[in-house]
Parts: sequence; C-alpha cells; structure tokens
Amino acid sequence: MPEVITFSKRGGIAIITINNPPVNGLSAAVCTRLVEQLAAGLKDPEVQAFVITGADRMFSSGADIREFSESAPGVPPLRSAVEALEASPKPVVAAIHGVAAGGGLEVALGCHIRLAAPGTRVGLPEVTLGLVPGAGGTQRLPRLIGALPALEVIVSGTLLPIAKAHALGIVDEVVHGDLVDAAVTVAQHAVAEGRPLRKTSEIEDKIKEARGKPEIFEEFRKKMARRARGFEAPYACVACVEAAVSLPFAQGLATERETFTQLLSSDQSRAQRHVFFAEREVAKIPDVPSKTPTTRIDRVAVIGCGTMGGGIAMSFANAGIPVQVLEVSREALDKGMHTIRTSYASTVSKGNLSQADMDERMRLITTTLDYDDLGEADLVIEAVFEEMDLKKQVMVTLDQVCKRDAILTTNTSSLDVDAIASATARPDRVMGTHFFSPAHVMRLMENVRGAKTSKQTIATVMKLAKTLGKVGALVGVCDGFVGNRMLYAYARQANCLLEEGALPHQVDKVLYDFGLPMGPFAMDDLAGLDVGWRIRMRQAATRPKHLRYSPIADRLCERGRFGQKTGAGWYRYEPGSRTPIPDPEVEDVITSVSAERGIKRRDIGDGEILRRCLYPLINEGAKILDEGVALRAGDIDIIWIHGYGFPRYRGGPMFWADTVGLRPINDALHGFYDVHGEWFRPAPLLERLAKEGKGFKDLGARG
Ligand code: 3H9
Repeated sequence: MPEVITFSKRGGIAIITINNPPVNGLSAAVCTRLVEQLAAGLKDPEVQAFVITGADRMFSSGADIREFSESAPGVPPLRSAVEALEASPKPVVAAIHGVAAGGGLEVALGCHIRLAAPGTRVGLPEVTLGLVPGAGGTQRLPRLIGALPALEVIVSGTLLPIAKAHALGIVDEVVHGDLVDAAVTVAQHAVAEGRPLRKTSEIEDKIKEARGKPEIFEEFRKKMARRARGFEAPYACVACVEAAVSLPFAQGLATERETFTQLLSSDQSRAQRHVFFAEREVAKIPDVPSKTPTTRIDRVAVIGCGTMGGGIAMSFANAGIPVQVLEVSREALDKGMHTIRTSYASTVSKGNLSQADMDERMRLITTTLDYDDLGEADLVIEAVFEEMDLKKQVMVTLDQVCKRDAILTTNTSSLDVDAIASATARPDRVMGTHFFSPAHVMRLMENVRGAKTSKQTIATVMKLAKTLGKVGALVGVCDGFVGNRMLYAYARQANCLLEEGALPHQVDKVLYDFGLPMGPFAMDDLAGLDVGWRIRMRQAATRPKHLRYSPIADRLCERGRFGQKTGAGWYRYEPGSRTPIPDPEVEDVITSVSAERGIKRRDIGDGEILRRCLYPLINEGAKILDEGVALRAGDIDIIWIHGYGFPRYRGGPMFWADTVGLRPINDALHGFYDVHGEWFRPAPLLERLAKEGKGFKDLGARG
C-alpha cells in the first residue's frame, strides 16, 4: 500500500503531501495519517513550520464521499485534522493547486496562510451533494470573506477560479513558479517574523457587519428561492452561515455538525450523492474501454438551422469548434442565423457573455446552401424535420459528399437509427445524437448506438459530449429511445386522467409540486402539440387496438391549438405572455370526450395523479433496462435529470422508485392494471425485483 500521506523536510519546514489518487480524497485513513504526521512534526525540534500540499493533479477534492454512510465513518477524522492544523503553534501554509473542494478547502481554511497556483479552482460543493460543509467551512469562510460572499460561495457550490478566490480573500497569494518552493519560503518568513498566527476561527471583523441583521439572510433566501425550490441543503447552508454570524465559533460549529449529520441521512442527500456517482458512471461503456481510439473532431456541420439545428450549432461555437450550418433556402438560413444572433445578444445584454466572446462565437458559425461545401467536416449532425424519408435522403447526400471517415449523426428523437444508418455505405460511422431543446442550454445528449455503430464512433461521440460540456448517455435503438419512450408512458396516463375527471392545471400542479420544472401539459404547450400529433399520426396504423388511447390532444390540434406558439394549447396565453391560463374551451373538449366514452367523471386525488403518472414511467424504465436499451438504472436517472428536469434531490425516477420501494409500486401497478388495463401491466423485471425485495440499485450494468 503506498503511503497516503508523505512527509519530508526542507530547511526546517516539514512538507506534508496528501497522496491519495485520483483526487486526493480525504478518507478517514488520510486524515488520521495527516494528524499523526502533524503531531510528529510538532514534536520534532528540527521542524519550525509546515507546508500542506497535494500530490499530482490537485490539492484535494474533499472528504471521500464513498465513505459516507449513516454511521459516517471518516467524518470525525477530517474535522480533527482541520482543528489540529489551526491549533498548531508552528505556522502551517497550504500550497494549493488544481482543485481544493469541500473538505479540501476546509483543510486549507484551517491553515494559517494559503498560497495557490494559477489555474486552481476552490469551493465548497457540499450543497450539490445535499449537504452543508461539515468540517468548519460554514463557520470559517464567512469569518474570512464576510457573510454575503460566503453565502454566495457555499449556496452556489461552484468552484471559483483562483483570481476570484484571491479577490475575495480566500487565498492570500497566487504564486507563479514552483508552488511548494514558494510555500517553503513563506513558511520560513512566518517563522522568522514570529508574528501571531492568523487563525480563521478567530477573525471577527468581517462577520461583525452582518451581526444583528437577519434581513440580510431573509433577502438571500428570497433571492435563491426559485433556484433552490424543493432543495433542503441550500436553506441549511444559509442557517449555518447565520449561526456563524450570530453565535460564538464553538456554538456555530456545533450547529454545523448537527446539520451535517441530519442531512447525511436524508433522502435528498442520498439521492444527490447517487447522482454524483451516476454522472460519472454514465460515461463508462463496458464494451468500449476508455482507451478506445477516437476520431479528431475539428470541424463540424449541422444540417438544418431551425430551433434544434441552431441550438446545436451554438453548442459547438460555445465550445470553440467551427461549425457550418446548411439550410435549403437563403430565407431559412437568414432566419436561423437571426435567431442565433438574437439569443447571443440577449446573453450579452444580461452581462453573461462579453461582446468579444459573442463575436468570436458568431465567427465560428458559417453558413452554406450547398452540400458540396461539407467535404471537410469531421462530423455532421442532421437536424431536419422528424420524417424518415427526409432523414434518409439527407444521409444519402451526406454519404456522397462527406469524406470517408466523417461521422454522420442524426438528431432524431424517435426514429429508427438503424434504418437511417442503412441509407449510407458507412453504418459503422452513423449514430444518434439526440439533443434536448434548447440545445445550447440543456446538458443531455442521448447518444444512440445503432446495431452497426463502431466502438470508435461511440467513443468519439461520447468524448464529444464532454467537450461540449454535456452529459452523454449511451442508449440503444427503440421508439423514443430512453427519455421520450418513458415520457410517452407518463403523458399517456396524464391524458387518461383528464378523461376520468382531472383537469390539466390540477395534473400539472401535482407534478410541479413533486419537483418537475413543469407538468406534462405545460411542457406540451412549450414543446408544441403538433410534434406529438405528427408522431401519433405516423403510429396510427400500427397502434394496438386493445390499448386505451386518449384523443383529447388530437382534438386540440384539430382546432389549431399547438401550444404557446399559437397562443393556445392545453391552456390559453395572453399575447406576449408565457403564463398558462386554464381555458374553458379545453375543459369542454375534455368533458365531451369523457361523455363520448361513457366515462363518469370523478374527483381524482393528488396522490393518485402522482402514482398514475410516475409509476408507468418507472415501469417503462424497467422494460428499457430489461431490453438493454439503457445500460444502468443510473443512466436513466441522468437522462431524466438532465433532459427533463427531474428533481436532482429525488435522484432520478429509478432511484426515487427504490426509495418508494419496488413492492408498493408493483402492487399499485397491479391495482391499476385490474381497473385500467394493459398499459399498466408490470414489467417482468419490476415484478421480479419486487418479489425478491430488491431495488434497481441492485442491478449491475446491462446490455
Ligand atoms: C465533503 O468534503 C464533506 C466535508 O465538508 C465534511 C466532512 C465531515 N470522494 O469528477 P472526476 C472520484 S463532501 C470520492 O471524474 P475530474 C469520482 O467519482 C465532498 N470520490 O474528476 C471519479 O471516480 P471514478 C465535497 C471522488 O477531474 C474520480 O474521483 N467535494 C470524490 O473531472 C475522478 O473524478 C466535492 O463534492 C470524492 N470527494 O473532477 C467534490 N471526488 O474514476 C467532488 C471525485 O471511479 N468532486 N471522486 O469514476 C469533484 O467535483 C470533481 O471530482 C473534481 C475533479 C472537480 C474534484
């Protein structure tokens, strides 16, 4: 076993190095050894001061999250380490590079002086794990930089670039040149000067400003309310910072500890920790090892400059990759480019992008009307209308004009990728890249692997997702892939509930309150009802007759109610407004369908709405897993969190199902099946896991 802490001496200074690859996580073993080495140095008359640093890539990513459990081993040693560092009578200098996150930064805050290398990022991301910083971060950071800046850092959970951290006073100096050499020199000066050591826990002036001013915290809570809706941890973070300001250090620390312990065993933190690991796992494809060769993607082309094509082009420009967009007419091209320009200009006007950056991004997007101009592209994404014949025709043309080794992908959201690939002579270099709207904002890329897609193509596209700052999830071919296939199951039930007695705003409210950004009907109005209508028309001939089908959405489309874009859909909209207003005309359509079908409308409770919508969605997820269309339950969770806004604090639909318990879900589906029929038949995998008392978490990678 390599030493997790190494100890060396240079000119009277002990250098303690954290050496726990890959991210220098502060496991219990690391913290225990750190305290031991510090104690040894304190006893050693040769040692006058300490430098604490990290080996290889970074200082430290914080406490080892894998060690978190309800019994929480590994937690107390980190706290002891921070306290031992601060209490050291010999100066301790933190030499920070790469990343100091969470407990990593808390260790640095326990040191008396902090130096950092350029390019370092520091922060307290515990909130993203459903936690508060638990080793003094909520108490020391406000003392160092003030209550409001500390609230921003702790509640956002983001890692700050070092220039910002330096400006705030989190680090004392940014060092160019050798970091450890500089830290040794600074430590020697501190010894020579013999000034009292600066202990963060004793700094008072910065927090005094906020003392006795609860309105500062009230205002902050109001400001964060929209972003923090449904989450517990951000509010707990604010409460801990408030304690830092109003209580003596020891009491504030006790508040933080108690809060940390409570949150550690909460469903929300469990869910968010699951998401942390699932986000990393999703990039791993069992039969496509990380060393698989990839194709260089220097130039890209996008076919179609509508809403999706334009957003996809922006994603590439945002990542600094030159992209050509092709349209069939000058008019369509101008319209698409105008939308792109307007979108960037709005970001600039909000102060979120500089004019120079906008100009650079616009420069990276070039236009053409001619397929022959695409010969240099390494990858081409088609984002034309969702029609098989059209998509095949585009692929035939691309196959002719693109260089032999170019990868061709389709942005289809539901069509058969194998059929699209078969239009080319290079099906090994064809796959689906399903972006979510708006494509330059939404982080999910559902990457669809066809039967003949090569491993190199898969590895390239998965890597590309990362380059674009997106989360790529690899899925197999089926109608709607993972996300939309599950969405159909959910939306279908929402429609049936309307026939039985519910109204759109009631269903939407239940799902909004559950934590989704909007309910199925508001979402349909945003996306446009005509999209689903076209798909349903296509499927009409093959739709099994024994399955219940609700015609309400079709009736609305027949009246030209396509959603927000036509000012009316499931709701009506005032001109220029996106606020949905319940519409009696829709209620008439709904009640007349109920009457036609001989359904006696009844009051439907919120609990039934939630179960009727979400359990079929989970059931569909179980079928998808059984078929190997998704590799892991966690991948489905990631798809739903990043593509559909499923609340992160619920961990995604499959994780949430495990917290509810698969047995009650299976029982409820049986009950619904008895009353409502085939759509509710429990998936064999769900049935089996429920019988065995297991959860989706007990399944390994499939496919
Ligand atoms: C904390 O500190 C609590 C304290 O306040 C109080 C305690 C009392 N633990 O992300 P990557 C793994 S809570 C365990 O791909 P990158 C990760 O799963 C902690 N494992 O690398 C992956 O494993 P695998 C607060 C961790 O370079 C591998 O390392 N800290 C941890 O893209 C590489 O990770 C955080 O929340 C960990 N802490 O990004 C920081 N961190 O190879 C969380 C990483 O098997 N970490 N792993 O898939 C990060 O944000 C990023 O990992 C970091 C590096 C930016 C550091």
